[in-house]
Amino acid sequence: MRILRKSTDLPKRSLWEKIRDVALMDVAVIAKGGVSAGSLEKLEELLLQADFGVPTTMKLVAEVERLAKLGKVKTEDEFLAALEREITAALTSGENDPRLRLAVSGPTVILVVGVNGAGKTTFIGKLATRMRGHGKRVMVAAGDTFRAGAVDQLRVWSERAGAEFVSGRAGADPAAVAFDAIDAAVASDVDVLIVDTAGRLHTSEDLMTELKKVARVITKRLPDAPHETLLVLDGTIGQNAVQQAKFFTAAVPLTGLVVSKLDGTARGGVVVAVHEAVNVPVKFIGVGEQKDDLLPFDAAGFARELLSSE
Ligand SMILES: Nc1nc2c(ncn2[C@@H]2O[C@H](COP(=O)(O)OP(=O)(O)OP(=O)(O)O)[C@@H](O)[C@H]2O)c(=O)[nH]1
Ligand SMILES: [Mg+2]
Repeated sequence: MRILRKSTDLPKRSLWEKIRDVALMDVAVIAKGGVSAGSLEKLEELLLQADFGVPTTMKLVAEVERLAKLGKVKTEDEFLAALEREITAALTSGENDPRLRLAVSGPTVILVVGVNGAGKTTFIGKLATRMRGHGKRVMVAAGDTFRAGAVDQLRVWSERAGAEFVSGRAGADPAAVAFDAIDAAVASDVDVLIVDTAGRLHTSEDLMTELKKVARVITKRLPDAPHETLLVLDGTIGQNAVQQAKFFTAAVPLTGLVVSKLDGTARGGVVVAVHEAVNVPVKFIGVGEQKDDLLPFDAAGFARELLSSE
């Protein structure tokens, strides 16, 4: 499966083709051990357009320049390989284990956070489907008691996935819902409990306070939990995703990132930018609205797809 599918049927050039066409291509200059300043500037421009963000772009460009000066990127193939390698290196630096941390005993509790519309509920539906497919018994809890319709949306997803479902009343305290959900998960002896949360509250301070409380109450009920706190980011919003990642890191300790909606964009560089900004592993990417449109994250494969995507 292509990670980043075509957003339209119009023929477009991949990121690598664009780089090759406009940035590289004083191969003669490179062969002499130099990259023209103009080429580096164009490479920088294209990486910024692909949402790598300023710090990551600067790092990649500097690395390409360094390798060129050492005579290690004399050909197009070497150039492509160097870029792919450097992107993979960025994604595998620091905290980078894409696997979910599971409870030693009792239910694994996964708390899912993110702003409204990021794709939290959809991700939970897909993750529940995936874990059911691995033979796990899964329960989902509707901790979003703020938005009308949120509970029903999660209920539909849980039915689709074959997961158990618990919810509180509209307007109930989400922390209480999470607390009760752990009781239910223990009583039903499920393997995994996934807790949905609201993305929008009156103010961002309200949101932060609520998330802190939910996380605190979960830990109180089950000392090791939450085993995972996953932040879902919309992959189409560019550098705002970096700001969101920083905001949520300040509210709750994140253990993983999920980047959704990467099916409709050629700007997957944001995945590298958010990882670099908060040093949290990317664990999954969302590539569509259906239950199977979730991919466990693979840094090298992603780097390759990113350069070949249109
Ligand atoms: N194309 C595409 N659409 C997605 C993906 N993930 C989610 N969506 C869509 O994005 C929209 C918002 O998704 P939700 O899962 O409801 O987002 P949420 O974070 O739960 O939003 P709130 O409950 O309002 O906080 C829905 O229309 C989803 O179908 C994805 O990977 N690809
Ligand atoms: Mg939701």
